[in-house]
Amino acid sequence: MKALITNAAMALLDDQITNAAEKGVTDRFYGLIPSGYLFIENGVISAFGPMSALQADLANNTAMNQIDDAIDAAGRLLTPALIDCHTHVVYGGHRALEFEMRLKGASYAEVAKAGGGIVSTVSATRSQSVEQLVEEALARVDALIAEGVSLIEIKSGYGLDIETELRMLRAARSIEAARPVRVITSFLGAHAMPPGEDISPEGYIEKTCIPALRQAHKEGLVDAVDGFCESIAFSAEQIVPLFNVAAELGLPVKLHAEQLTRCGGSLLAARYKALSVDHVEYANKEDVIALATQGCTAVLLPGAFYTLHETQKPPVALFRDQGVPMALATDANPGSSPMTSLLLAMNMGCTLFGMTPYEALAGVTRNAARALGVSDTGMLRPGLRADLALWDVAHPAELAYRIGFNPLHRRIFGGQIT
Ligand code: DI6
Ligand code: FE
Repeated sequence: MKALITNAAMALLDDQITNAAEKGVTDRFYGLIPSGYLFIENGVISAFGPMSALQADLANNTAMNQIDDAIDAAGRLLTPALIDCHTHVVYGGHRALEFEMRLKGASYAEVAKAGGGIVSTVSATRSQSVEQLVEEALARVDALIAEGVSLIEIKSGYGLDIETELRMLRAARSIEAARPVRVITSFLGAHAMPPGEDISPEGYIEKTCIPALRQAHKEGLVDAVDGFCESIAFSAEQIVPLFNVAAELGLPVKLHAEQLTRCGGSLLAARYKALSVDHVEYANKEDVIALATQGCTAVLLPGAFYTLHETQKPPVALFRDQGVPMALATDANPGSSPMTSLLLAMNMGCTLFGMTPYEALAGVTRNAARALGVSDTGMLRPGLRADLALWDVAHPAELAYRIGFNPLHRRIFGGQIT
């Protein structure tokens, strides 16, 4: 299958492009080609350039002359498809009543201590079959796809027993068969303590989490290992044995760290060369330097910051200065971020955290891929998957600028228009 997209305003998001001038790139951040073409062969981007070079390129590249599909973008913006690199979209039930509690003044930590919070989602999730979990998750996945998302990370962590953690991961995996989207799974057994069990956090990690991880890994259900390092969850020391097993299994790690307090999660994650540390509102300079040194990506989650009425912002200027790549994600979950709009996360990343519209777009494309350890998507570059989004806007800054507006015209997934 060969497809040619013409007359597109293209944002390459490729920070390593070498022949920018020759390719007609006018803005080095977005990698903007005001009017360009892109050629897709067998689901992969095989060439691109300015429209002014199309005739010459057609003459030089015989492959480009037998085209099955021609798309005239008519000036629309073409970007890499979006990537939501931090979600908990597989879960049972909802937490609208807790939303009311918090509006009356209860804090997230107070709700958790009162037996609400994560634990209430655990009961609802344990009662559901794989099929029910998939069905409820698909409504959320569809909302993401409708905004041009082609790759979604999905975490376990609402089972807190071996059987349910595995069921959540099976549900996450089966989403790929149900929709034109790719899924990366993270094992988040260390999300909270299981309710009603007389066991220490260390005992839970040893007796439940690690066996669940080993079993899930054996079944091919795990792409990465995550944990919730927080005053109301697990300490950095308690996460260590889990990360050691991840290393033994050859699985990359990532961590919810420094969301509500500074707990040492960033330093731990850096020590294990984590793909990402997520939330990081309370990360300080020492943390940021450690992340920079180890090449970890910071995943910012403004939906949770907004929902929890937080005031401590992540250290965006420090990340920028130290060269820590920033990604943005929805954190779609029933408690702290009931949000399934990555475009809204982009807007919030700018308005609430002070990111630039360019950083927001790089945060849901190139840097989101990096946060997942995925190298075949997230930019427009020959050799990468043709996962693309075509938008009814003229300039990429419009994607972060608008609120509650979805300008997606078409999504292309592995070269297929969906
Ligand atoms: N951090 C979060 O914001 C979510 N999990 C986590 O580790 C909250 C999940 C929930 O409240 O259900
Ligand atoms: Fe999360």
